[in-house]
Amino acid sequence: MSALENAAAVGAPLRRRPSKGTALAELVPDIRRMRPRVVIGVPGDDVHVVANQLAETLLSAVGYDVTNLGVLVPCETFVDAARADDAAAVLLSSVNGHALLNCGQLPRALQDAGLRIPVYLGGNLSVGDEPWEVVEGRFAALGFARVFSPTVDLVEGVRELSVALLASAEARGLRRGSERKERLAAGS
Ligand code: B12
Repeated sequence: MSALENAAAVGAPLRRRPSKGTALAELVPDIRRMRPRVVIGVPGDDVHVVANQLAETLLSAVGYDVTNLGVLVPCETFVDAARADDAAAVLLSSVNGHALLNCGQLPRALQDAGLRIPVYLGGNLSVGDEPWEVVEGRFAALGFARVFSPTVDLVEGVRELSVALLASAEARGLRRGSERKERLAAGS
């Protein structure tokens, strides 16, 4: 169980059930209480560090426990860190256009390592002017939980992934709670 699921399973219910449009500021109390661990970094041959540093600052400020692997990070390093941290999510910034080469295999690598950890990806994800739907479809097919177009900034991206993480943590916590009740009722 990840730290986020654990918090939802054993802690109080969320102060506010997140919905699609919930603002990041409204999510902050629950994020701070659960303190989910996230692994972030810039994969492969990419040296663009600015968005990565901003992401660390923002995620830490709203309450995440952040492991920042920096730039030029190989896929295996993300897998190792996600396992070591029992991470709730991996968040990638890919800016030089080589995302497919640099991290396209990461969701699969995590899965092969037995880790069910969502991977979120933003930045400039391709070169040339491919329609966004084509780029998005490519990464969705590779198992990314969500890819953000270059027009989506970090605040919006962190807001969206926070809504998803809090909602799934609560759903799993509630499900585990009802399964436990059923087991108790059945006397096992
Ligand atoms: C600074 C810079 C460099 C510096 C990087 C220094 C460093 N260590 O960071 C240097 C000179 C080294 C460099 C090199 C290259 N660069 Co450069 N670089 C830039 C530049 C001018 C600024 C990037 C930046 O820091 N922006 C500030 C940050 C805050 O913005 P951002 O990175 O765009 O991130 C925002 C969003 O993308 C988004 N975002 C980013 N990550 C994530 C993650 C998530 C989860 C979410 C939700 C959102 C998100 O939110 C951020 C804030 O709004 C841009 C052009 C530009 N004006 O944007 C080109 C640019 C990124 N570079 C580019 C290229 C092509 C290169 C090179 C390949 C050039 C070359 N031929 O050598 C090399 C690649 C080197 C490598 N191995 O990676 C292209 C990328 C093209 C593409 N993919 O569409 C750009 C866009 C320039 C261009 N117009 O062609 N670059």
